[in-house]
Amino acid sequence: MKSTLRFRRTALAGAVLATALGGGAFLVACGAGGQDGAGGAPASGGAARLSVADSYIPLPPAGGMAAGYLTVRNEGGEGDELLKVSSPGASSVTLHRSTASTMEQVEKLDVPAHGALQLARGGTHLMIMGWQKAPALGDELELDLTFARTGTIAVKVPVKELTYRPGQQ
Ligand SMILES: [Cu+2]
Repeated sequence: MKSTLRFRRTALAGAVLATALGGGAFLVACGAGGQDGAGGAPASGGAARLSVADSYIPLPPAGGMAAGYLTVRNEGGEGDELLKVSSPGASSVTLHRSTASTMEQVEKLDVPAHGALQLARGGTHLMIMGWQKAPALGDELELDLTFARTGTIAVKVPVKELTYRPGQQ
């Protein structure tokens, strides 16, 4: 048990560092202008057919980083990948995966054919930092999700109570 605890502490320190580095890298990429990629020829028939549902952001404690959750459904016969998320209302949105003791940034997330990518508490999620305006209950934040094949899908994501769970009234 002792060794477990020590590992946990080390992993946490690593996560803080990784988060700081990730944020910095994003800002640099942003300054260089990230409007390329993903475009080109539009996806053609039989490909991934994506829709986004159950999106929400639990209201973060004052001024802090927020998590974002949503489900990307794919009714198409081809898989896709979520490559990047950005927002006109926040300077940094990164893809994160929770592990047993910490969380880490990931480069991309699979959206399987005839399946779904689920970002949910305790699993993969979005980490949102650098809000232009402090979020409040009832606000909506636009998130622009960029997929390898489908291109960019913009969604308005509501800010909910900290304890909110979709499907629960
Ligand atoms: Cu995270």
